[in-house]
Amino acid sequence: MAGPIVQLVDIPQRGDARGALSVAELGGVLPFVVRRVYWIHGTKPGVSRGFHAHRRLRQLCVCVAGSVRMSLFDGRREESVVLDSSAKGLLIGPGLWREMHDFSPDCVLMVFADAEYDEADYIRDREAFIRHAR
Ligand code: T46
Repeated sequence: MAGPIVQLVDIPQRGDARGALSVAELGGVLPFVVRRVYWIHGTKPGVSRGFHAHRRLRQLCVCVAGSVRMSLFDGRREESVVLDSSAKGLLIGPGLWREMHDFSPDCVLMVFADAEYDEADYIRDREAFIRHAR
């Protein structure tokens, strides 16, 4: 039986009386060396993003403010999860079609990636992705 598509990890919380502090480090919650970080914010109401897969890229997504629903599809099965806590990270490996829906107005989605931006790594056509996945 295939394993879960949604892979959530617990991000260590090191906050104290002063407030919150969350840690993502290699050997801890990060299973790869980070070569790029980007964050998605200010998403307009009703807008969805993503609609692509990656051939090789691995990423860890952390919703550090607000909430967003992430939908992952491996070519056969689809699973979705609401990210609404900086204490949870979503690991997304290669070969998964991802869509992002229901952004809250204050959503800040931080993404740690194991490679620099490379448009050639994207599969942006869903039918081409399904052929690739199979
Ligand atoms: C992903 C999901 C979760 C860059 O120039 N450098 C970058 O590092 C990124 C991520 C994007 N771009 C450019 C490419 C496009 O012209 O920024 C524009 C928007 O990118 P895109 O439409 O791919 O963004 P999303 O929100 O659909 O997807 C992003 C990431 O691209 C993708 O890797 O997994 O977030």
